[in-house]
Amino acid sequence: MAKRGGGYSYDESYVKVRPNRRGTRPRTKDRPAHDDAIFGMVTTKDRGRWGVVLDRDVEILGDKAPAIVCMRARELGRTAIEVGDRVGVVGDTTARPGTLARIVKLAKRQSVLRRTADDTDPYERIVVANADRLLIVSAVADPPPRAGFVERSLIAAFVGNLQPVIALTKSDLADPSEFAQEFAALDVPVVLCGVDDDLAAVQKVVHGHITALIGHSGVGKSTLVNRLVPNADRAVGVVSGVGKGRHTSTQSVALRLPSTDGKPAGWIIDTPGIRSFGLAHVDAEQIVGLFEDLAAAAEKCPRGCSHLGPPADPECAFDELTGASWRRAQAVRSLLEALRSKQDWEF
Ligand SMILES: Nc1nc2c(ncn2[C@@H]2O[C@H](COP(=O)(O)OP(=O)(O)OP(=O)(O)O)[C@@H](O)[C@H]2O)c(=O)[nH]1
Ligand SMILES: [Mg+2]
Ligand SMILES: [Zn+2]
Repeated sequence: MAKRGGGYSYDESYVKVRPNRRGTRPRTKDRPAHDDAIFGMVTTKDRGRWGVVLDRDVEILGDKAPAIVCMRARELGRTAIEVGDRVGVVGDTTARPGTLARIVKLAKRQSVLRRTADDTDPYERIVVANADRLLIVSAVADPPPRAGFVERSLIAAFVGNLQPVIALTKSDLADPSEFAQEFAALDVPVVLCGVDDDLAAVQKVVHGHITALIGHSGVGKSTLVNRLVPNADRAVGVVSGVGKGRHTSTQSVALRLPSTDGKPAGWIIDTPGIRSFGLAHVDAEQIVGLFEDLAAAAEKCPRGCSHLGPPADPECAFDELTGASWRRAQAVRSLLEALRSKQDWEF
């Protein structure tokens, strides 16, 4: 997955850190400059309250830095503030019980993992902000793995500026090599992290990074988080079956990885199980270039091929692919079709 489709756009409304206007505009109660805002990272979000761990507290207290409870300042309106966001906070930042601080600034995001309910839904939701790695968690059985979900997650990772890694759980229930084979043609690491697997490989992936975990409900995300962060105490559920959907985790939470040398070891973000991963926000033209096998095939296609296959593209080289690459080509074709129909319909 070397060829990222460039041109990331950060069209989030964010509050720019203003140049120092002191002297040109008096600071009044009506127009607070918030020069005194203290920055930190959002670690939880729940019904109008955000937990924020302040950089100041991390410097002093390290691993023991608390998450202070915050509300969103009125001037931010309905600006989305998500787990992983860097925010500026004012007010009571003591973390004493019953105190409430105010989020007044939202920093520009380094990465945004987005999804939509389906491929035509215009409403985008942000799954997580500022993660630099994405652990795409899939069980090799119970629930059965779905390559299409992994591929959709890969696309979202690349367009959102996260580095993806495929993490396979429940390797005690089935041989993981068969499903891993689906991604052998791609330059994406695959790590095993079932309950019986040694976690050294996945620990190496997450150490020093902000890593988001995504996957269907019941694949074992929280189980893995509990192993990586021994005091995390994330609730673990039973597998409820796709569609029956009782999700054990209902909120995203950022947890600090334990440090072995006193230095910050990074963060892991557990997310609720995702049923569908819509990509309505993705530009169809980018997608083929993200998969090495499809990009190579596309070079043999006639000029202007839209890769949809016959009858529109009778000579599309995707039709010569075999095995996992052939299956992936079919999945990408239906995605392209959905995205293009959406785009036709919009304009
Ligand atoms: N056999 C086996 N079971 C596992 C493994 N990992 C997790 N489980 C079980 O799978 C079930 C679901 O695990 P969770 O960690 O709650 O799954 P989740 O992905 O966090 O699910 P949601 O929070 O609903 O999204 C639990 O019963 C776990 O004990 C594994 O490697 N092998
Ligand atoms: Mg969970
Ligand atoms: Zn083609």
